[in-house]
Amino acid sequence: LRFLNAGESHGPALTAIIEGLPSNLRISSEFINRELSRRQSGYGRGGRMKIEKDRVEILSGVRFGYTLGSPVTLMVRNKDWENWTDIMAVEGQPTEKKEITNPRPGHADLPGGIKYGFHDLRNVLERASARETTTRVAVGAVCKQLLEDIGIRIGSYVVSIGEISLRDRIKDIPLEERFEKAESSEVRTPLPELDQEFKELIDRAREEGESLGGVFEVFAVGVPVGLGSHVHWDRRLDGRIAQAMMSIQAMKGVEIGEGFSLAEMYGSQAHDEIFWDKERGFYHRTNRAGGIEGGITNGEPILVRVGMKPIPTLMRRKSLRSVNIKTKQPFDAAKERSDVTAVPAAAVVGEAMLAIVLAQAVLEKFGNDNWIDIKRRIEEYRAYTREF
Ligand code: EPS
Repeated sequence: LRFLNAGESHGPALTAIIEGLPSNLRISSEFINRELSRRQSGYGRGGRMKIEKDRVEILSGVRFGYTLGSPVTLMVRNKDWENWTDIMAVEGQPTEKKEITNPRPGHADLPGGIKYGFHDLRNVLERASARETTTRVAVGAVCKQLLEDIGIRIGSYVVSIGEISLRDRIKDIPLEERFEKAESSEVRTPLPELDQEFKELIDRAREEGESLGGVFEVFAVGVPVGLGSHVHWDRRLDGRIAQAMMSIQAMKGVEIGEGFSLAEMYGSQAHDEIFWDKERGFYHRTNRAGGIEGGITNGEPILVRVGMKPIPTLMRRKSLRSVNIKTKQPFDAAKERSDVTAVPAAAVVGEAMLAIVLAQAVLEKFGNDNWIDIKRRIEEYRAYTREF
């Protein structure tokens, strides 16, 4: 299973082609659209989200609601495109005065411009933009439908935004309950009763022209033992998940399970002891490993924690020093339209990335032609792991 996506932030549309999906898998556009709108929500988004109402169009690979085993093409149109037809035209000449020559600190603008030889930095930012995550979420929604059909459920929630962290306060809430509660929170935290505190923080940041980062967690439950492998570095599932998360725009840190805090423990405190009973087979009572040992799933929930830096686009009143690429004169990097924070949206993108990696790992292990056969094999395998 692999996918490619394409599209510029202010171009006509975003597209993705998924290759390697088995046949006979039920796909619903409504499910995909629900995921797309989850990504668009969250307090702290800017003006662009008022313009877009992301809806998927499935252009190939699905007939009467089921996959054909052929490539699936997904498309989401950019509503904002109609305001950019001149600036983003495929042919003709650019208007000189519309060139972007002020690189933002923390953004792909400058290294991307140097690397690709552009003196109009729009050529970089159009593709570097997190608008691209729209199709990742659409692809992830297809993968989620595959996973849900075999009892693997994925969820996420925000743990902190800026200086406010709920990490210690949510410890005793079970994973799936954290997720359920986050679904009704405007900032996607498991404690919606504290939304007001976060909203005030975000409002303050907006007034000051600031932006805010944060931390979210993504989990998967119902995962069978044995996805990923210890036998080669690029088949280790923890490594693949970390890469997938880190590839999301603005992510700067990834931990699996207890992550960095394991580094401070003795071995006897860190590892999850092994138990067995007739019903469940082997199991653990703790999950500090985050569901992965030796690069292989161990049957416990997969838990990933991801740290996002503040968005590099700052608004008028707060700016960072930078240098114009043409005049070489210093200027203050600031803009008018951006998000104050997108941590709640990033959590939804994290779910999609985890879904994609897990769907890949499932199909690697169980084959990828006909979903009906694959499902049967998975059921047999689950029985085998219980009896092992
Ligand atoms: C983004 C800048 C903003 C965000 C955008 C990501 O867009 P604009 O430049 O059009 O105001 O709203 O996010 C999305 C459009 C989205 O769908 O998430 C950036 O520069 O990364």
